[in-house]
Amino acid sequence: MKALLALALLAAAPAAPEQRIDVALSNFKFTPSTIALVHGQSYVLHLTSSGGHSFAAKDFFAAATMPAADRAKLKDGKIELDGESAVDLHFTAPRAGSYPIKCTHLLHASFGMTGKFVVS
Ligand SMILES: [Cu+2]
Repeated sequence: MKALLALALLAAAPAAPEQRIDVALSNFKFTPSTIALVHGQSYVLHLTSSGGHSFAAKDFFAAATMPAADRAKLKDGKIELDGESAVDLHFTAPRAGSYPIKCTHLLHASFGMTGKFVVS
């Protein structure tokens, strides 16, 4: 009886639904380049690339809460997208602030392939 009551309470707890964010990587930009987030909210970041690019946001990913399986997709705060590809990253937005994003491929950032997460 007590267990059933606990289950009922869990079921009634408001679950914050995960929000999806789509970001496209192309020559030489992130679309959108500014990603607005709310602290504590859960997201799935859906990245699609039309060519070879990377999505590097070291400070952001260091501060965000992520499932181990998704953190394992990162190397030094960066994920590589080779050719036409897509990847999902789940995370909970960290403390408020602005966190830079860039593509680390040679000259791509200087051509404008930069962006930022803005957490409020
Ligand atoms: Cu690039």
